Amino acid sequence: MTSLQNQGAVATETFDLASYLTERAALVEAALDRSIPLVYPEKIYESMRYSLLAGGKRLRPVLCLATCELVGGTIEMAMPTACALEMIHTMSLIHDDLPAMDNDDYRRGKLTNHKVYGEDIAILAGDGLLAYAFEYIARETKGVPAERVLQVIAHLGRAVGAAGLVGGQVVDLESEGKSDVSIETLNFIHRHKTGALLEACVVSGAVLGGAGEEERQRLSRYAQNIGLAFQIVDDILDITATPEELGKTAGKDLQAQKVTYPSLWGIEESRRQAAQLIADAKAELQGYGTAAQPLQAIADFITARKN
Ligand code: GRG
Repeated sequence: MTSLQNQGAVATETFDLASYLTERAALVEAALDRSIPLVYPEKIYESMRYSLLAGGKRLRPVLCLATCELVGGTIEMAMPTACALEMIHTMSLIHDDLPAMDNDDYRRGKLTNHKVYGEDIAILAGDGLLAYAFEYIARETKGVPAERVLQVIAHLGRAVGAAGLVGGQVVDLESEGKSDVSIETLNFIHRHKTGALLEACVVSGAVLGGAGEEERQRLSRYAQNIGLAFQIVDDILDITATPEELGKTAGKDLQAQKVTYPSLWGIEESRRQAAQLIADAKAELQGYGTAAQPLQAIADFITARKN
């Protein structure tokens, strides 16, 4: 597992984020392991499991569980959705790494899916994970009114399709090699490509836990702010971190001639903008008291992380 847990100690003085993340990530890890059986035809299940269980910070499922608890729900209510969010995130990484997209050899410190199983199986593993994620929410969510489950499925479908991840990826591909990409276009790319799924993690946790409309909107704003900050930090790390820290090739953005936040603003201004977004995100949590400590600490972690 990459080191979300190891870095947690920097996040806050009053809340032990490291222990919290270790415990939550372990629950998620065990649930993910149980979620996909190794049955015939084994090759496709093996390939899906290879990437799903390859580590990663598990930030998305942890956010979903934490938000569900914040609004009064339980871990059990949100765990199937939390697993589904990681399945969708993983499939987006598998497809992003394909030669037709970013063409990467390493991810999460291991060879990418297509390097191990071939492009044909990697495409199908992504497809399999995407379809299974929705099946899994519908089939495995227990103790939650069906209306809430439907809302989660609809919200998530929108977040991953052309109105979300897919749309962001298309504009990203179109922008590659262009030097005149505006800040508006860059924001569009990352609000969709990275932000939409992080927002869906928080909102789905809120919906499952029974949050009202106004509360969902506040939590959605929290998530949109941490989502953009997450991407700004990702762009900075692509320049400043080593391949060992990242678990993948470093310096890819420069190599692919991508316009990034540091290329538009410089590293210092990018750090300042990310810090402001985190402050704005945390402001949305006012009124929850100590119950909001996990989401506050996760927000702080986003700017402090090293991978
Ligand atoms: C969703 C249908 C569908 C297709 C995929 C390829 C694609 C369309 C979208 C690209 C999405 C993408 C790869 C966005 C980047 C998001 C990002 C910053 C990933 C890194 O997340 P971390 O740091 O990774 O949380 P770990 O490995 O820790 O989980």
